[in-house]
Amino acid sequence: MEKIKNYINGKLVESSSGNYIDNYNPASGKVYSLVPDSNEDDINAAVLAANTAFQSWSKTSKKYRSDLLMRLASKIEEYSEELIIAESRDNGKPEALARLVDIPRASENFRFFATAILHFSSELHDMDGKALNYTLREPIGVAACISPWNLPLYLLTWKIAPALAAGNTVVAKPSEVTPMTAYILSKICAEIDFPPGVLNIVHGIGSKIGDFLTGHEDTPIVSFTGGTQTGRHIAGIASPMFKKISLELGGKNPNIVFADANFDKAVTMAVKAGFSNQGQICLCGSRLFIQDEIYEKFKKALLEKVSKLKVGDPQDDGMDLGAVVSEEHMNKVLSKITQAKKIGGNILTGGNRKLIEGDLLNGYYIEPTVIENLPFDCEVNQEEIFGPVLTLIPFKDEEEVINMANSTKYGLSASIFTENISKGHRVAAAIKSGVVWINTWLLRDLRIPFGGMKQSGVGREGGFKSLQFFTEPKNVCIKI
Ligand code: TXE
Repeated sequence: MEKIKNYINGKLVESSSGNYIDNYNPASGKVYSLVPDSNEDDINAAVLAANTAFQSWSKTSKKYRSDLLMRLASKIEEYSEELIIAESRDNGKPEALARLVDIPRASENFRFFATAILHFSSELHDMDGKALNYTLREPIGVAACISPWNLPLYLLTWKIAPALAAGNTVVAKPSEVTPMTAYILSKICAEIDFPPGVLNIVHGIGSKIGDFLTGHEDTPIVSFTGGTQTGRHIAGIASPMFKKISLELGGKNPNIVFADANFDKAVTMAVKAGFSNQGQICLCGSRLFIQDEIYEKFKKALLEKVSKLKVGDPQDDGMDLGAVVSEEHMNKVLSKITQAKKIGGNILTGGNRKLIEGDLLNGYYIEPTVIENLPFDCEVNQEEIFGPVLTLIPFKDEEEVINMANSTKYGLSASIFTENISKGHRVAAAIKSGVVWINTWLLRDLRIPFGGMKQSGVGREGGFKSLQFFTEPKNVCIKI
């Protein structure tokens, strides 16, 4: 069975304990590789290597770093088929989705920040000719980059690319549930002789080694994407140490369809927003608000499409949904469906684990599920489920839907479907979330400020915002 290795100081190494944890293939429910069960010593070794490498890496030219990151991007493209297969096997997502989204985005992240750093500039404040202030933007040190399991390589590279481009070094901790593509990335780095210590990847259980990384005195920056609870815990450790922190957390995003929307487009998008990646995207539109006048017609059209979604073997290109990430997560999602039923939720379609005869019988498949008749303020409609579960909520008018949309503790993203442009702007202005789409969902420009309000996070990443986060401004004032 393949043993994944840590990547520390340019070398692929075992964890210092020599212990491993099982890595499951969600499609079959079988263990297929082993993940290093790292400990404090491994984190310390990685931080030491990164801190040492920072002395030289932070002084390299932008062009040098840019060229190296471009090389990494090209290598990801060269190894894309291996990465696609690995991402699907590790996470349960259809290979077709990894081919379309995850792996191209991983190389794109490197290309994007490799070029962005060449155009990054800072401010100058002129005091009417009496003095000049100019602001330097300096790399900070070792960035702790912690990423989740839903978009493993995509989100890992979204953090490490800007951190490295800006001149920091990195200790990354990928999710222990989906470590494989990070491991392949580390093998690629070793192959191209990436400078030792600049990027380090330590695998292991978040709750066991996370605190050593986020609380380490030599990791002044912490960038985290994952659950809100974990984000709160990390903030509790890093904030009193005055670290720079960026938290991209959960969402319970409203998808609002007005009666004047382009009907067919809105139905298609509602299905995509609800079920892409088995509903395991922080931006998924998991609460679908439909205006009264079109509620029944919309529901019928939606159910027709959902009933045609195919769930099964992620390697089969005909599948729309694969498996959810783990048995634990599957049980969590199913328990939310049970809870919905208990409080009077009407399951319109799905609602069960899906068993696939043959080799995949023990895989973690869930039928795409649509539920109605739940109060907008019940727990199921307030807490992130993070699975293929969509709830339908009718609404009367703008005022009512804005109140319901804003009622959760989250504020990550929202979609609004209307052909009335003024209404679109009005509702977008009233929605409390970091990202609002009008007549679309998940249309991403990597330059935009990306992040959440309320308990969906702290800070914004994307484009120059990422480069600002990963640098420290220093103002110099010259008296003329
Ligand atoms: O995430 P965790 P989990 C949500 C989703 C899911 C819930 C829990 O609702 O059901 O979170 O998922 C690392 N210090 N999202 O438990 O624990 C961990 O190893 C430092 C939404 O899998 O937040 C992994 O690398 N790191 C989300 C990463 O944190 C720690 C995507 C994320 O795992 C740590 C994923 C600690 N103390 C889950 N404990 C989104 N919105 O994108 C764990 N980790």
